[in-house]
Amino acid sequence: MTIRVGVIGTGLIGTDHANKLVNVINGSTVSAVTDVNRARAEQVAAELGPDVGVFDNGHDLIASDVVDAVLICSIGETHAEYTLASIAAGKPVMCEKPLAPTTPECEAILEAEVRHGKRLVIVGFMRRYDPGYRQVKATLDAGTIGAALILHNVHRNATVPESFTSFMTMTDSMIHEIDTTRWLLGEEITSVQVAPPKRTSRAFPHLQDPQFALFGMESGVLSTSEFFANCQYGYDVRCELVGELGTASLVNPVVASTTTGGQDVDAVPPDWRVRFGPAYTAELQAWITGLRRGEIVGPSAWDGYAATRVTEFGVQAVRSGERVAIDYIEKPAIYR
Ligand code: NAD
Ligand code: ISE
Repeated sequence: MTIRVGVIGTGLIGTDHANKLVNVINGSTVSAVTDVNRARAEQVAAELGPDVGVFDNGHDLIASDVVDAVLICSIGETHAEYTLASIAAGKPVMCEKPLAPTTPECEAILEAEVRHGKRLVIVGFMRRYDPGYRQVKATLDAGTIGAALILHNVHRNATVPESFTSFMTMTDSMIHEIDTTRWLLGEEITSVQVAPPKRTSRAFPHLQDPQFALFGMESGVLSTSEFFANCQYGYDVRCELVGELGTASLVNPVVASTTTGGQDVDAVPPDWRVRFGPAYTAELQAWITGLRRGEIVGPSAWDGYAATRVTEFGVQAVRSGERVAIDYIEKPAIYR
């Protein structure tokens, strides 16, 4: 059985995912695309193949008989509307991060999925599929480094557009560390504090860059998180988990290495598409393989809700500089 996916939003990541679903992933095709920028959707459809329909809007695409599953890659503000419509149509849906920018929207999605009676939604937290992060988690779970004490995260982008704000540090970028921290440690984040370091001269005046956050966990483990939006030199994601008996760390994948003039020089990936390319592929393949078996495989709507909840308190912490405590609604049974 081939899963026919409808893609909402044919920008950067929508185009990448659609290409993979057609050319790389086993068991899927793209039957429909839509974007408010219709010319862009038409161009992407033409590149994907002759049988890809271009729809006027996301709701028509979700309702269409040619769509078995929905992939939402439009801007975050549209995610709740399209995720709720997919649940109402009874169709599986993968929503890029964030599940939604606000917790009331995420709670509406949880309620709709609970009313539906079984899971339909997964969220695009692709780092859970990165081989390095998986190895760190396997090492912790095997007990090799003993109990976790501290998690250190670093997330650097070469540059960001001028529209990037100090709050997007939390809602757009650190949301990845928030998810990996919850997933690696297997517990919720219960507090956040933000301490802005000295600013780089290479950022726009409105942007606090870099940014530094401290997340407290239920068990007392602390997780540090540096986000540097304009580090200049490339895309760099690091993680070190400190345990009672040792540490487990990501080793950056070497994209290319040059030896000359008495030096070994390793290339740094330019952006997230290169660094996490294999993780995006693994994430999509796991989703499609699950759907072909009648299963929903991937981070849940609860994971999406919890991450957004932390970013909301994170934005408060950016404003106040104070340590902010985080609470959650009760986790519904289908997510336990
Ligand atoms: P983008 O700006 O390149 O693409 C977004 C697209 O959505 C645009 O083409 C825009 O025209 C379209 N759009 C806007 N409103 C729409 C609507 N109502 N209906 C249909 N289309 C609409 O942005 P992007 O970088 O591709 O990001 C898209 C989403 O993916 C964001 O939520 C972003 O956070 C997420 N993202 C995730 C990762 C990751 O690592 N998992 C990486 C990049 C982006
Ligand atoms: C972008 O939206 C992503 O999700 C990337 O993974 C992240 O590295 C980047 O900072 C975000 O802007």
